[in-house]
Amino acid sequence: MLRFLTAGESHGPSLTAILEGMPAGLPLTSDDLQNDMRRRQKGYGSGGRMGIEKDRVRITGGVMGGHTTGGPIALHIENLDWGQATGWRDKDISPMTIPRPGHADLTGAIKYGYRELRLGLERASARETAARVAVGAVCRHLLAEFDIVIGSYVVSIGEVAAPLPPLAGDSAAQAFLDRCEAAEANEARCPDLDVAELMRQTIFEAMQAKDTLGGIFEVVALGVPPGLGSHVHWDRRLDARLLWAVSSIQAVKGVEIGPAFENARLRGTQVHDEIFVVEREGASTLARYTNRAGGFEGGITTGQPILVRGAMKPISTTLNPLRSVDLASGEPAATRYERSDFCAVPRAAVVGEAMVAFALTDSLIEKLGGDSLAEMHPRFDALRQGRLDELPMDGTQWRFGYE
Ligand code: EPS
Repeated sequence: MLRFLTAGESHGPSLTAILEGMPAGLPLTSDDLQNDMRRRQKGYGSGGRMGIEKDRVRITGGVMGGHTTGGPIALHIENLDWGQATGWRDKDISPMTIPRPGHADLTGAIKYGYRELRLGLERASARETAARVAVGAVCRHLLAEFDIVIGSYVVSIGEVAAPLPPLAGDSAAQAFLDRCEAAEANEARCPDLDVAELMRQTIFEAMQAKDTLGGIFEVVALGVPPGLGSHVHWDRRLDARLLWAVSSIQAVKGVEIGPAFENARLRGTQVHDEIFVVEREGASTLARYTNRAGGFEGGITTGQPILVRGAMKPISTTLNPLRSVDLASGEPAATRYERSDFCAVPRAAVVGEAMVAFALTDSLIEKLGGDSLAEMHPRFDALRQGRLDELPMDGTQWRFGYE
């Protein structure tokens, strides 16, 4: 239903994104997008580039008079590095012929037959995530119309992990919001302030050692109604779509829904979220007191917080060289350093939010029909919430068969 494209090179004049399939009638101005753009630029472990860029989005299509029209939304972000005095505009380039292990340098050159590696790295660069965050910010704005909120925090950097106990039940949403708010206030984006300081130190030590670090971030979506996604076909499973969306972020190599890898070590009775009936607002309602499923059963949202974790490998550009081959001479050669980040996990968490926002918006539009916001609202209000009286279970005998 919803799709987006981005275009642009890391050191070219600008990035462009086109988001197609957003309903009409959503109030939107470019100011609404700047907060996420600013958040993506903040985080300890960045290289020099973030001191140059001041990402701002200009909307150049699909929004008129402060509201979406239903047409494709065009988003434009300048790369300030291009135009600055020492910038990239018409710069003479020494050819780059030694591929950095871990990057798209070698695979891109093999695939496209480049005569030098920069042609691949310019597009493979995570600079592109600025455009994704702009797209995600538009999606977040639509989700907010339905009180769906997305946040994130860093769970671990290298060997330093925050002890974050599982949250579930009625108080979980507020506790997640508190976590996200605490994370927002420090440069490691970790909700545990003592661990955040340790993360800062470990990033500093990696930088001193001319090395890089990866880590794990968690994205949380709150207020998502039950019933998004479907079990009926592989590509309609929303958990699978979220896994795809988050694993598409540069350097993210693993994604899990809830504590999936930990669950794999436990027994079934320890893992599954048991179901209870409680009286809520005068109605018998189904409730869970744990959320080890991370918000999904059978590819369908349960109505519990959605939890998606992304594991990011250490940045592949390291100040200490790695062994490689000079493709021009065929001789062994050490990699040469290109300005880069040392640890991008705090910033990747914000990109993770954007990808989750996109996948959830897509699914919400699919569920509600998406020509205009005015059409979506009453349909959203009519969604089943998991009350007993919404389920037509009459307990009558029937015969299994097709005729
Ligand atoms: C990146 C390398 C660095 C990062 C860049 C991603 O850029 P440069 O080579 O210009 O120093 O700063 O990320 C961004 C520019 C950004 O906006 O996040 C890479 O190789 O992926």
